[in-house]
Amino acid sequence: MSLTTEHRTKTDDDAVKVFDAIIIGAGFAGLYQLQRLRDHLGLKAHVLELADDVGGTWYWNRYPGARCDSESFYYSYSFSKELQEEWVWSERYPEHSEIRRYLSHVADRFDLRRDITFKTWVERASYDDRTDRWSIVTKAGERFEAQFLIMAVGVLSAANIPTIKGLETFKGQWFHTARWPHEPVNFSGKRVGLVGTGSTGIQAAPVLAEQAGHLTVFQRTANYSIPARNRPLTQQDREEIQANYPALRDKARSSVNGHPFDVSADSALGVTKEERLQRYEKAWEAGGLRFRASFGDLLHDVEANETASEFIRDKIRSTVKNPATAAKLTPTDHPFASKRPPIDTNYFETFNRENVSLVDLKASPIEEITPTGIRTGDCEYALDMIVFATGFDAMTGPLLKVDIRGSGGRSLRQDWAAGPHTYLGLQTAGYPNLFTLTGPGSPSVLTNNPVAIEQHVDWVSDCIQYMRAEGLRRIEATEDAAQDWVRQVNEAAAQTLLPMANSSWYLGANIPGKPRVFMPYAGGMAHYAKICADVARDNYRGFSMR
Ligand code: N01
Repeated sequence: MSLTTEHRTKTDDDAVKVFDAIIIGAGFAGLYQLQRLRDHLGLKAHVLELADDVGGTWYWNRYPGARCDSESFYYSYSFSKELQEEWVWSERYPEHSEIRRYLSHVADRFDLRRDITFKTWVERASYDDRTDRWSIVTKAGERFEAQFLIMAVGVLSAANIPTIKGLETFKGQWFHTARWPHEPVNFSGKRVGLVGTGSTGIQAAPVLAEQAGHLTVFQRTANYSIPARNRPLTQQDREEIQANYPALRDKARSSVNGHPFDVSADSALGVTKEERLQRYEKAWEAGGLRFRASFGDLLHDVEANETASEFIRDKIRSTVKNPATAAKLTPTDHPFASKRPPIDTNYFETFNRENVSLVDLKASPIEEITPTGIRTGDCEYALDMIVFATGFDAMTGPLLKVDIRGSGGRSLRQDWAAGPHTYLGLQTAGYPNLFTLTGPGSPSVLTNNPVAIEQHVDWVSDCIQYMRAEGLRRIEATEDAAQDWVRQVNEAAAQTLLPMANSSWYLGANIPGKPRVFMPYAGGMAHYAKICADVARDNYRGFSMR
């Protein structure tokens, strides 16, 4: 595996660099946070970023087929009308490179790069109770100090590279999709193994199949997937989007998932079978995540969900020509959308190609990687290249990569050993002046992320502005408020089918040894934003400030 970005290894300057706020991460969240604090509040704010450019998760995820599965015109910032008007999206779902161009444009347009230090890996951050300030130390030994530390490290940014016996002996090339090289990778004529069939593997498989000599897909859990129906945006689309932008943005903000479309209020069981099928068919043809919105109870009622799950299973069986392959590809062990649903372009069709085969790891797990391929319980598959689309140590992973020490030297790694517990996903008791953007306990990954990001950045910025106006130095979530919030997060999840997927990364179940805790807040984006606004209006109820 090759990494394009090496972090700096030499100390450039031994002096402590002092700021009002340090932000870690230069993706969607970090860039907007910098713009708000610097340009609106006049703070001395600075971003530290591992990569050598902006982009966050989109800097790293350059694998074949990588594109967003929210639609471009609303997977974008809403904070600047001018930015919204000038940027022209080319496709319904933007490719990774287009999102990077967009974020690069944002960085230039708002002159953000001058306050970002790239190629910098933050190793440790510790809070000093005497000064009410954070000390931050990088791998290169650079030292920073700030009153506020804002973690904009992303939720799906810590790559899960599985520890499989023998990987180091493999003589071919191997890659993880979330650490993709910047140089083109040539798959032509090669025997390629793809491990993982989540959103990433499902996007990558059809593109790899077109290039590879032979593609072997190693599947552990069969997945539901909806056609994306990607297409170029026309001039007419763009004019309609621009004319409707204010309403679109309002709708996204007042929705359950941050998407600008309605979730039907109807029950899937309250209509005739014919009407139900017609609706699913229409949503299938339209493509994308709004299939999930066909009925209001798909995520709440097992029987209602089963109608959607069975509709998709029928689609798989009618698409995949080989019945044995179709059976392996048909998910039966979890309800549709209890894991994050992928959307695809010709995923199931790919298994009709002569040069593609499927290996069912449930029937015969991977035993080891050999110098020449992957060996499962029943056979060895000869491979020239392996692509791991094995996902992420989601939500907590990126936060805990930094050794964070709070009040009295307490360790976040230890405090979260049994799972994260935050107040509103924004703060953790014992860690004053530390904010986690889209952190565990917030709607975050259950939403169209830019909506969740803007809500968090605005809330944090308003909070800091309030503290400055009131002459306050320290804000900390109380233990009681955090405990009560964890209870609410669990209750919200229990009202859905989301905890039913055994291998879901929402639960941390994809990472061996990770505590099994449902991490995001499933009570809905709009409801959550209202709670946050009420907390602020109520003099920051649940936080102690001084
Ligand atoms: O990761 P995943 P992902 N041996 O965890 C398998 C977002 N995203 O990168 O299900 C063998 O979903 C694992 O099997 P199982 C989106 O939110 C967004 O695909 O654990 N297999 C699974 O099949 C998404 O949900 C876009 O049994 C192993 C796969 O690897 C999230 O990122 C695009 C294994 C991992 O699936 C994560 O998606 C792509 C092992 N040791 C992703 N370990 C957008 O367009 C894991 N697996 C915005």
